[in-house]
This record gives sequence, structure tokens and C-alpha cells, in this order.
Amino acid sequence: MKELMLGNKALARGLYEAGVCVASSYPGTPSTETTEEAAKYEEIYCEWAPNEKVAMETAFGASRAGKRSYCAMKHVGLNVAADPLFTIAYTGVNAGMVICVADDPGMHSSQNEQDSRHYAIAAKIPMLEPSDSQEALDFTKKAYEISEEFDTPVLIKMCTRVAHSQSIVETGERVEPAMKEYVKDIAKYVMVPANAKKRHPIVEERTAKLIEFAETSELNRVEKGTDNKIGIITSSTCYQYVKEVFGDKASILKLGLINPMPVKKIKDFAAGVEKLYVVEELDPIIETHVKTLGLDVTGKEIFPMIDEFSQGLIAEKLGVETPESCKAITDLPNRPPAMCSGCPHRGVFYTLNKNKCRVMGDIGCYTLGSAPPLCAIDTTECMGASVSSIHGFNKARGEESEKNTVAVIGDSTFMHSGMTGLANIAYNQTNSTVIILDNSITGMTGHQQNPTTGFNLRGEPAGKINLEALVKAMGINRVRVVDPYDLSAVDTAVKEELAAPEPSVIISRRPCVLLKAVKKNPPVKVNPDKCKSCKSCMQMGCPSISFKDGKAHIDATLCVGCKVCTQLCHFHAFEDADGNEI
Ligand SMILES: Cc1ncc(C[n+]2csc(CCOP(=O)(O)OP(=O)(O)O)c2C)c(N)n1
Repeated sequence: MKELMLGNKALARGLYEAGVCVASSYPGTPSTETTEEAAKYEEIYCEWAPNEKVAMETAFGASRAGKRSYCAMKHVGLNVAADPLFTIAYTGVNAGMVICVADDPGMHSSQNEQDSRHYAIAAKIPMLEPSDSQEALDFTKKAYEISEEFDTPVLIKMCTRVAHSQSIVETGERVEPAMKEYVKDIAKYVMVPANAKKRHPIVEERTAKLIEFAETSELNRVEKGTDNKIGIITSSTCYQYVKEVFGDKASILKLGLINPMPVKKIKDFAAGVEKLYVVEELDPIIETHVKTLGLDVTGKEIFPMIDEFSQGLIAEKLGVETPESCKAITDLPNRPPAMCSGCPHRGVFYTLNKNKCRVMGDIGCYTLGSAPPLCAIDTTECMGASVSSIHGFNKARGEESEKNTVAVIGDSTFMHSGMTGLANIAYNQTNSTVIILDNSITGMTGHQQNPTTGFNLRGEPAGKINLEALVKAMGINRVRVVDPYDLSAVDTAVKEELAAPEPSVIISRRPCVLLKAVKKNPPVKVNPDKCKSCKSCMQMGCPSISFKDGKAHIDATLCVGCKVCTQLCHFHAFEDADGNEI
């Protein structure tokens, strides 16, 4: 059957057809839909793990037990899971195990632009790189075969364009591989130095075999051009751009197996063309390999190491006309992200600003508290860093800092990697104040459940971690819950906890306003006769409020009636839907 499919959906179809039984992932754009789509197949058990390391270890457990398994993460998630990755590269697998890592060149929704291909090289495991939805499906199935044939976990590298573009896919039937026997094998699976020493040569032999495989595998294919003036080695989305610019004119070596790369195939290809180029986004991974083979190649001298490529960029750098069909509209207005109308995080940031707090930030919707007009966040690096770094900050600056610095972290991020930072605060004792912004969902990545929400990936009732009890059990005695829509309650909590002589946790609790179950109130209105144009209500940065004819104006299509703005008005200018003063 043929179907138009998103790259991520096609990958999930590949999981189904490959007979995968267990998938454990942590959400992260642009990888999230692979697991969400896989969950639509009853045959695949799918879950959200608390973080990527747990997800990878869970998938590894299932593989060792004898069932094909899967885990997915975004590029920065692979940093979190790097510890198991480098060692399961040594142990190998039992049933096939595939790890999807999705890069984000151009940083559409990421804090850095790292190139995950380095991980495949460093961990010495194969990496496949699809360039469209059909390949996302086919390569996924192939990845399981490679995993079992070569006794290795296999990485599939997606990127934003392949993950989130649609193209035609031909689907097939599911295979049901029999459960593999589980055999206790200490030499293979217990990586103490004596055993690991024996596994390392096996890894090197495996790489040599995989290079041989790369020479003949259909994953790496040559497309002969109509002339031999230009030869381009490329992969992933760049392959599509190159094809759109050159059609059949240039010769292309399209690499689908990005680690390890072939040697002879590349040399033969280079010998058949007058001028050799490598077109690849981000780092010169293919180019470095080609140069190591002693070949003359042009790559990063002309192509950037930053941002996504486009057909126009490739045409310009290679000195040809951009085809008319590839000319993109580039003068679109910017639409910077903002916290939604009624977002429960907004009131907390307003209060932190009011109290002139220093704010150690973290990653989630609440990172948008750093945007104007709030500009309320001092730092953001990676998940969990707010809680760990406030401790270091306070150790360095002492009481002066403890009295006005807070860490903010979302519920999902706290479960992911905030708990260990809090353990450090409780154990090594700084008088730090941590605010958990509990909106009962993993908001930023599109509403995934997490261990605090009480539901599993399929939305069925599941275990629910009680944040108050957890934090108390970790040794934090001062724990309080506030409603972020109640600005004076938030203000009191912040003031009291910063003044208290011991570490504390404030849980700011209100579900994300975009959750289906959350009831929206009718929009509020501004009485223009009472509005004194002081713009106090605009300090919140709510997208529902603008100025019209010199007065505050509420966009009734956006306002959800949270009434937070009304608490800032000194002139009682706000009214409810019936015209009553608020
Ligand atoms: C290591 C890592 N994994 C995944 C992500 C993707 N990501 C960004 S924010 C976020 C979680 C946000 O959820 P939460 O902490 O509950 O805050 P909310 O967005 O709901 O306010 C995730 C999974 C990431 N940036 N880094």
C-alpha cells in the first residue's frame, strides 16, 4: 500500500514491520512522533521514560531479553544517554536494538546544533541516515538486520527536514521474529575491565566487517550523472537538495550508511569525476573521511558549518542557477515564540521580576520567560542545569545570593534530571530555593505524559509520582504549593522561601491551559473609560493584550479568562463577560 507519510511516521511503520516489541523514549523535537506513532500499533509496547539514559537502558534490557527494541531522542538527548551507548557498543545486543537520534540543524527548537554523527564514530557503532520517508521505513528495517548480523546497537539519524517532511511510502507486512533465547553470558554482558578488554578487539573487528559491508551495501549508491565534470558525495536532506539543483547532470554518491563509511567505493567514485565535492550539513564528517583517503575534495571551504542548507545555497556555492521551483520566499515576518495566553508560568516570572530575583533557568516552555517584556531568566543550558547550578552559584556567592536567587524547572525536566541536582542541595547544603513549575504535562514538546502526570504514553492511568512527598523524602523540609494565577500568593511564597534559613521548594501548580481537560473561562474585557493607559497589564507579556486607540485591549479570540492581568490594574478597568468589574 502507498501512503503519504511524515518521516517520523514512516520510521514508526518501519518499527512495526521489523517486529519491534518494546520502545522506550524521552520526547525531544524532532524525534517525538516516532514513538507516538509507534504507540498506535498494539503490537509495540511504547513508553515515555523519565530521560534518555533510562530509555536507552530499558531498550537494551528488552534487546538482551530477546525482543527487538527501540529508543528515540533528540541530539542533546544522546548526550544524556552517552554513558550506556559507549558500553553497549562493547557488549553488543541479543535481539536487534535501534536508537533514533534526531538532529536539529538550524536549531528550530534546540539549544545547540551538535552533529550526532560524531557519536557513531566515537562509540564505533553503525549509523544509518535516511533522506526521505521511504528510506526512514526501509532503513529502520535494515537497521534491525544489521544490529543482529553484526551484534551491535544501530543508530538511525534523522534531522528536522526528514523527520517532519512528508513523502510517499510503500508499506509492507510485519514480521514476527521469535523471542531470542536469553543466555547468561558474563564475558559478553558484564563490562568489568577484564571482560571489556576482550570486547574492545571484537568492536574493532566488527568495524572492519562493517566497512566491507559498506562497500557493497545498497545503502550507499552511486547515481551516474550525464557528465562527469562534478561528483558530489552527500547524504540525508542534502541529497534531496543536490538532486533538485542538478537533476541527472552531476554524479552523486549517496551515503545511507554514514558510519562506517566505505573506502573503495569512495575512491572509485572520485576517480570517475573531474571535481569532487562533499555536501553535508554541520560538521565535515564525510569530508574528513574522504580527505583521510588522500582524495582532493572541496567541502567546508565553500559550505558553511552552521545552519541548515537549502537548494539556493547549494546552487550558489557550486556556481549554478537555482531552479525556479526551488526559490524560497525569504522575506517572511518573524514570529518569535511566546508563552500562550493563560500560561501558568507567566505569573511566576512576573513575580520573580517584581522581587528582582536572579533566575537560574532550565529547558521547557518556561524558558520563554527570558523573552521580552519579562526577560526574567539569567541562564539556560541543558535539562536539569538550573537546580545543579543554583547550588554552585550559592556556594560561590553565599548568603547575598541565597536571598535573591531561585532555580525554575518544569515537572518533566525535574523528573528528567532535576532530582539529582536537588539531592546535591539537600546533601551538600546550600540555602537554595527551587521552583518546580508543575503544569501537569511535558508542554514544550507537545504534551507528552511524564511520571508526575498519572498517565502513560497512551493516556491510560499509570503510576504518579507525588512531587511534594518526593522532595520531602530527599530532605527538603520547606515544601509549599502555590497557584500561579494567584499573584499575591506567589509573591508571599517567593519572599518567605528566599528569607527562610534552609533550602526550600515551591511547587507552582496549575495545568497547562492548552490541555483539553482544562476549562477555559470567558475572556475579560477592558472598560476604556476606566483604563488610564498606564500599561501595567502589559508587563506580563500576554499575547491577548495590546493597545488600541491609546487603551488596553483584550483579544477575545485569545484570552482564556485567567484574570492574571486584572491583578495588575490599579484602576479596576477590567470587567468580566457580563460587564461586572473584576
Ligand atoms: C536532553 C534533552 N532532552 C529533551 C529535550 C527536549 N525538551 C525540551 S523542554 C522539554 C521538557 C519540557 O517539559 P517540562 O519540564 O514539563 O516544562 P513545560 O514545557 O511543560 O513548561 C523537553 C523534553 C531537551 N531539550 N534536552
